[in-house]
Amino acid sequence: MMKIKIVIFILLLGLQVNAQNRRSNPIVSHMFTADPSAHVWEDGRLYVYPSTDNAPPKGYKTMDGYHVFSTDDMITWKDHGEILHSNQVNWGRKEGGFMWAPDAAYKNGTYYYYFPHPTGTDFRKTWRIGIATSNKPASDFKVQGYIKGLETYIDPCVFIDDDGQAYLYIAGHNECFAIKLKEDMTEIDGELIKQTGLDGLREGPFVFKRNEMYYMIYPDDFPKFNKMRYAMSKSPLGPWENNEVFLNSTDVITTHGSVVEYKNQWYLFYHNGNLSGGIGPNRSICFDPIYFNEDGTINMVKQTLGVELPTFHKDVNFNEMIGTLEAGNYNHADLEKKGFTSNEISSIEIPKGYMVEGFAKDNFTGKSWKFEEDRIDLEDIEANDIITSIKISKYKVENLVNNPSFELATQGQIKHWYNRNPKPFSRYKDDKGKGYYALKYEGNKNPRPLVQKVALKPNTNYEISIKLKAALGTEGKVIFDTNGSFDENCKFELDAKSKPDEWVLYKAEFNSGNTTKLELRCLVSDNFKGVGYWDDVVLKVKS
Ligand code: FUB
Repeated sequence: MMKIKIVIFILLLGLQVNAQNRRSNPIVSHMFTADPSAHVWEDGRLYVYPSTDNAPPKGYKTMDGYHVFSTDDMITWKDHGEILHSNQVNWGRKEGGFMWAPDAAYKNGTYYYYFPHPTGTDFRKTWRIGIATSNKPASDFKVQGYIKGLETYIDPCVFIDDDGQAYLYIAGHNECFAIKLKEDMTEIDGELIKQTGLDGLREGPFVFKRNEMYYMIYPDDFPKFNKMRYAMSKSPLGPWENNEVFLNSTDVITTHGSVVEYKNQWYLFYHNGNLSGGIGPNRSICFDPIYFNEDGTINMVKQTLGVELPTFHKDVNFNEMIGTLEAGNYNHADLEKKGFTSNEISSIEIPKGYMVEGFAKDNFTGKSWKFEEDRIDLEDIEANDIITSIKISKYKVENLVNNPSFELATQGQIKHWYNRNPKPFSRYKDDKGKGYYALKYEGNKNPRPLVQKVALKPNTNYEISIKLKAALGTEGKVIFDTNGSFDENCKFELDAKSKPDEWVLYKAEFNSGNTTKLELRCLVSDNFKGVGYWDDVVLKVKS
């Protein structure tokens, strides 16, 4: 008897996913994704069905082409590719786009995919809830039409109760309705029932059940940035009680998510704007564990971001995590002991305060690359599957600027540096700069500046510096300033003719006074014609 108990205990341990030893947020970094709906299906994998955001951002109207992601360990994620596009929706608006927050359900061997999409140009008046089906969870979906009898609602959620009854939840105009679905999962059964007791509901309902209690989570309409609330009920149709915020605003306007239990741990999936630097329609999906109290209430979710230690992946898209390494020197044999097979590193995530040096040969010899805080796709710098020995050091963080050397790009954008049309700016490989990349602008007009917002402490002395360069033959000025006219000291202008093709370092000191938000801006003068570059932005408290 005793033996049986021990075996069961060990098996359970094996099934548990260690919430700490997991993929960092955001979980998808090769494209922008939002509105994640997570489900565990019969094959034992966890599948996430999000919507897709486009870069450069053109608002929510261009959202299109749903992907599916799955995992069996919360570390290694697989992108199953695009499963549906608006051009496959024969009843959809001719302009396409508007493929908003979806959900998926499984019944009797069929996977049902529910997606909001308008039939007409005037999307506000023509929303429908589309249905596609497949006998696989992540491919071969065929559009079957839309659910008749429901109009102008978005954000479907389908919840199947233990007795097999399916309920559809939809939202719109700050209201949420529920309705039973017939056995075929494609037709409604009865009348829409308004869901009550949902304080400040905006959209995005998601329903799940735990210990005989039903939970609805939903974004509230807190002005500016939405927060996620949950409510509880003894019935899947409400009334709902106990609304509480359990996820604070992320760094984008919307919030939207789902809750799922996987291998004995409950998780909230949601989105933030970390990958794009906070651009509203360029969101990225994340997850964090959630914890319930004895009375069933949910504790505030701790939003985690990035990694604590340098983290190495087999895949250029920051998937297939190999492991993390602390500060130290690791030759080939040391790496093998840590479970790193030879030459298999394809991407690295480095938290602030760490410096990673990778060498092409063993014992810290051969070609080498130095990286500071950020996510580095090694294919971009032709170092994929080459790194054989590694040195990692720790240093004190002082620079307040994110992506200060423009090393990282996401879908053609420079991470953490943005404007509504970032296209004229690009990342430029500059082996002479401190990093591998610099910011580049090529053109003959003054585009909107590329900016990063930084928080300042009031009445504090700061130092700021940047390197500017203008290509030979360029006319006009390459400029870096702060809030436009915050402090003339911090306005740096390189006259292109003065030092062609040379990096010029600019430095200044200033006192923040009452200013607590500083906008760092890269721009050029009105008469500009040619190529300008920016690199190594440093903003720190004056020592
Ligand atoms: O992603 C498009 C829309 O934004 C969703 O349908 C809403 O829930 C909000 O996240």
